[in-house]
Amino acid sequence: MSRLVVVSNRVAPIQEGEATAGGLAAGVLDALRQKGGLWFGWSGDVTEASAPKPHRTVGPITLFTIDLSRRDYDDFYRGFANGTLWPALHYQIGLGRFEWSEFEGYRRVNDLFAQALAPMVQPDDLIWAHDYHLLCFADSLRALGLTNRIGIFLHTPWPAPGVFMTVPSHADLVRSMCGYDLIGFQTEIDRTGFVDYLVRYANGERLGSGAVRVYDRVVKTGVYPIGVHVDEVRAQAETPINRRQATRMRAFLMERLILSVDRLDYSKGLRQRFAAFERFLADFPAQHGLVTFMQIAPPSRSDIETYQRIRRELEGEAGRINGRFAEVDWVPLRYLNRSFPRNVLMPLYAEAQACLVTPLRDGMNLVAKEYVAAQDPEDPGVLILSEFAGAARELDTALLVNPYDESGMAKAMDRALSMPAEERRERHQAMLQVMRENSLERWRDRFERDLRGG
Ligand code: GDG
Repeated sequence: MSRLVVVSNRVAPIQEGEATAGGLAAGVLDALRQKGGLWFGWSGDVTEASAPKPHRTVGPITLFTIDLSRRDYDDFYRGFANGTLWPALHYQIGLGRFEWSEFEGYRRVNDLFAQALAPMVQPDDLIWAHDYHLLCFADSLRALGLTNRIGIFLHTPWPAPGVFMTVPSHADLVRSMCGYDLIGFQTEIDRTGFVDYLVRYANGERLGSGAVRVYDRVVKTGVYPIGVHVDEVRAQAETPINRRQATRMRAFLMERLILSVDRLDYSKGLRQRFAAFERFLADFPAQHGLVTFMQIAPPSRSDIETYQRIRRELEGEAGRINGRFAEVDWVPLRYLNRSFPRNVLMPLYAEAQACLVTPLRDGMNLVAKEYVAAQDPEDPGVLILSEFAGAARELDTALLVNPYDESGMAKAMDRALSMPAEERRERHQAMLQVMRENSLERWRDRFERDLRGG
């Protein structure tokens, strides 16, 4: 069987025997561990000149990384990928910026990745790229003469054509994307957004089963909702030592805990969520002293201005809300601006009566799925989920909310905290069943099969 070559912006810093990480890393690591293969991407280091590092092997996996020069990092990573594409893909066009020089830098780094990887590729290797950093990567490989099967999975949403077209280089990008044989999306809404663009603005012709004839090629599209290892999450949530740790933590908390865990990113809707919690405190005074809202928000992309701004705003808001409502023996909002090890996080999920997952847009949102997986099925907590998270397409028995509706979210918090056990169990069971069907293994196997399938 052909070898798997995974390409992503970052290669997870894996070591033998390390606890499984979330998302992409967990999904592809399993596949690579089972069958062996190559994982290629940026090392995370910014150096004098962009250059490959020596290979490293961990069991059957070869890890191959490349450093980026300051200019490549600025144009590609801070600039076009995270300053332009990320906000546009999340419908946040007011937060985006655009410079042609940064787009050229993005293309340049996609070319650089292709030039570094190409000499290592064997003719029947299956190449699986991940995410919005690599939209032009297949095109770059094709320009070097590679005819392998190449696919990409987009972890982010894909917006409606009118939103995507606010990125001035949209036509070049989409033409390059059609160098892929298979383009995978989290939900049907995302896939439709992309195919609509091909048909309306690129003369694409729908061929059925997600295939489109466009730019003299046939590109296949598909929906592959990413999942989590349900049993592994539950086991981590229950491990006695972790459980003890969590209980110790709980001793410092009030009776009931509402939990949120997000990378500090404006797409996650943290500002709107803080406002909704404030509304909850104002509208439901009977809950005062009885509930704590804990927001864990590890900083991310902190050298980008929009990210620095949201961080400042949230710090101010957390202080203001606590200043308005706290009592000498009660602090309603705990804002933790740092990351925690997974073996602390999972038991904490299990302890929380409710989890607030309210992004303005999200490709999937694995926190929502991990929270459901971590619950005790006999006494589960309640998931409050944004209808704009990809996860809402599958977890439709969560309490679905509109993240722009403060009072709606406040009511959902009150409802979650007073929901009868039977209703909680029913909702939880339905979500768990969908998650078992759409497991992480299924996500990976279906994508690989379709990519291989031709
Ligand atoms: C992208 C898409 C899509 C969070 N804080 C800590 C921590 N985490 C872990 C969570 C979870 C992961 O990070 C976050 O995954 P999400 O899916 O919520 O969000 P993104 O990072 O934006 O991921 C998203 C995903 O790709 C997969 O396709 O679902 O839509 O945006 O696993 O548990 N982990 C640890 N400490 C923390 O403080 N250890």
